[in-house]
Amino acid sequence: MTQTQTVSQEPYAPEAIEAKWQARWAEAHANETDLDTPARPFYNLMMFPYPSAEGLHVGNMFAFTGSDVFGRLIPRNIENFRRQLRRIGGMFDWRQELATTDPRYYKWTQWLFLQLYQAGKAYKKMGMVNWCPECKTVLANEQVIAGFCERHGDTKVEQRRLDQWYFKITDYAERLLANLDDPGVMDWSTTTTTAQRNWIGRSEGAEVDFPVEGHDPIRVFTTRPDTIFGATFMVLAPEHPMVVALTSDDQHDAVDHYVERAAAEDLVSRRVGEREKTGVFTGGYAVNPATGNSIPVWLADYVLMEYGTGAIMAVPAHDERDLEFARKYGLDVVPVIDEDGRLQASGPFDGRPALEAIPDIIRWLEDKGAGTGTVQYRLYDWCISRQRYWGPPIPIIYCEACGTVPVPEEQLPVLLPPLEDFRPDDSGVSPLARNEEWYFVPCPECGQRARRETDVSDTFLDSAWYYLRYPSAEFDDRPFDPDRTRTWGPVTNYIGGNEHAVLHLLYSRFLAMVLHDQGFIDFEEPFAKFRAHGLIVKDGSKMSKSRGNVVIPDEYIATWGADTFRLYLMFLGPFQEGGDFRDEGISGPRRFLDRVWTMVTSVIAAPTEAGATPQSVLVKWHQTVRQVTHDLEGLKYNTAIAALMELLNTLREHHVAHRPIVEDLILMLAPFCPHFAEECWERLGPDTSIFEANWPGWDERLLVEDEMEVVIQVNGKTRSRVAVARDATEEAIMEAALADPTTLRFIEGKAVRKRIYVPGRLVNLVVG
Ligand code: ANZ
Ligand code: ZN
Ligand code: ZN
Repeated sequence: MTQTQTVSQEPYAPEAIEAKWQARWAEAHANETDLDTPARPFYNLMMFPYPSAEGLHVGNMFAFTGSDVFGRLIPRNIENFRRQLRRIGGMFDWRQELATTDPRYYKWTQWLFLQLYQAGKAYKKMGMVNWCPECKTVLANEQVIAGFCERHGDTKVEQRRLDQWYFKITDYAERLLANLDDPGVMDWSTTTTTAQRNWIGRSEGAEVDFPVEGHDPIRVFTTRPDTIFGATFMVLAPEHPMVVALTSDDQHDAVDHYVERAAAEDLVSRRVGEREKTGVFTGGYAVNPATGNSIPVWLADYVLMEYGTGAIMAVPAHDERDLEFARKYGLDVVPVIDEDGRLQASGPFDGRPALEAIPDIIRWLEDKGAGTGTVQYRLYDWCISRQRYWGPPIPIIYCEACGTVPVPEEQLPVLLPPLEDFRPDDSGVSPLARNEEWYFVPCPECGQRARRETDVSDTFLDSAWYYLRYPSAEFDDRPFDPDRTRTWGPVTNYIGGNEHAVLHLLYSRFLAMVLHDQGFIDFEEPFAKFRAHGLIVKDGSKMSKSRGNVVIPDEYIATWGADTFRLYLMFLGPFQEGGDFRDEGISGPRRFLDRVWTMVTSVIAAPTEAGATPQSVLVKWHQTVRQVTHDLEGLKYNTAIAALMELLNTLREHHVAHRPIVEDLILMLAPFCPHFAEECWERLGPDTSIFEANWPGWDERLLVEDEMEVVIQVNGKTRSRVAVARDATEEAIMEAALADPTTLRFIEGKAVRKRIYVPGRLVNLVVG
């Protein structure tokens, strides 16, 4: 015992301990998993970071640590990331590292393109696209934020007509939506599924034809066919193909001028539609098929060519935008729904509740041959062409004799050619076209001189399938090994930023469906569970280089140690919401570790004898194990840490150094502070790694007496029950009620107007 006692008098010295355990783990290959025959495959994935020379910032560290904590429950420019992630003791299997810019990787991104092309899911079309004059490339709609470039913030996005490659994600709209509603397939944060649902934007309605004398009818899409008797004019998108035919001679100049102006605007700000309405009369008329009235046809930029049919029937009495337009241009307004929601001035449908009458009105229009019921989506096909240098060249060759020819698989990868100047220019043509030696190739089919496609693919295509590559990263003859993919897929737990709620997460889901349908993988949803992590701010404001308040992890780790840094990150706020990084905040977690260290010392030197631990401390112990176990599963790291701190306080208050309790405390700290925990564990005696030890359990019988069950009602209806401590305060009970997942389902998106607590029995939440 003498030796232990001398050792245990040292203060906690993180630097030496962290170096020691990182070396040991590396030696023992502790982070390497058995890829082929794992006992319990658990694919824990963190969204990979966007390469940056400065390495990872504290936000990345926050996210990676949170993911690492979760993973521990179950036992190039990248050089810097690797070093940093090693330094925080992250349990990442480095053998499976990948970089999407490596030809070993992008060969398979090109292969993926070919699979889509062969399945008829990749096509090229001329279309209006978003163009960033700063990036000098096309942007997806998802990359345009309120009319501005996502990357350039204050650069206004323009519209251009270009020939581009698209993936047919719209074919999958219905499936992409359906799975969102199936918690058995996708256990995702509701904020994320809601964002996807809105992005896909399903609308039920009808397409209705409005006859035009001497021309084809104008077809509109409407979600409100019940208002058709109130359609007093029509509006076409300025790009609508019938504009020229409908325009009368005297309106010719005005129409031309308007169409030109609209072409210069970006698609996204037109979609937002909050600006003042503008428009122009074509001089032409159409017939409302319900009333038989002749109604004027206008053009306006609030109608988009890309949605529905590019034309609308305007019902100013019941549609805000149409009303604003009608008022500005003095057009008729005819109300067809009364205050009670019943139809009026609507012929055979008068008196019926408007919304209920929709199916009958659609049938009535169908019988007249004037329309059909349809479903529309907001989702557009995914434009994957980019006119920049960096990126996998799209593996297509154009031959005068054979047309569009896919590059044969055995010729992959199509390597990026060396270029002296690889900056994109304003031409809309990729810089790759400048290297003639690369640009001209023999046609794979006839051997004649042909040209390569010069666009590269969107980086979102790289990231849409990387999760398939990690488990198979060492193979060069296949993108992902079928057995490995069966063992590891789909990803068990995925953590990432909610800024990817639509782009990355939707594209990955779409590609998994295509690969599934082509027989390459046997699941169609790539991420069984997804949780969005929050964002970290510094002293209350957003971290940015210009503000100079970006937290560089390395300095803090050097001062405080990686374990304290990890603990602080996970403690500073709910993982899914983020928190405020304050320099003064880090000393608390460090003091806690110092105290745990002292407690471990006491257990070694003078443990409390069996039977001498008060009942209340035993109850606290079991409560803590139960709470921490549940909190970790729910990614509630901050409350788990708070519970561990409380347990330590209880031990200190009662002067208890009971060995089994302290061992459990160390076990529960291990995911947060792996080095610290290993060191304490070793000192406490066991000669195996703490990550091989069993997670602590609790005795439910010990806990029931101290608990009571409280019924939760929402608007007077019983919806759930929560177990709370018998002596819990009203505040704590309210908090438990509002955090209960079942309750949340009933109050989500609503304001809680009143909270009623009947002591010891129930909570009633009044929402509205
Ligand atoms: C008549 C009407 C009456 C409409 C009414 C709405 C309310 P969501 O729900 O987003 O699918 N619309 C159709 N195509 C359009 C386009 N290309 N550009 C702009 N607006 C378009 O919206 C469908 C409604 O948006 C359609 O139903 C149509 O206006 C308009 F009281 O038709 B509605
Ligand atoms: Zn840009
Ligand atoms: Zn050819």
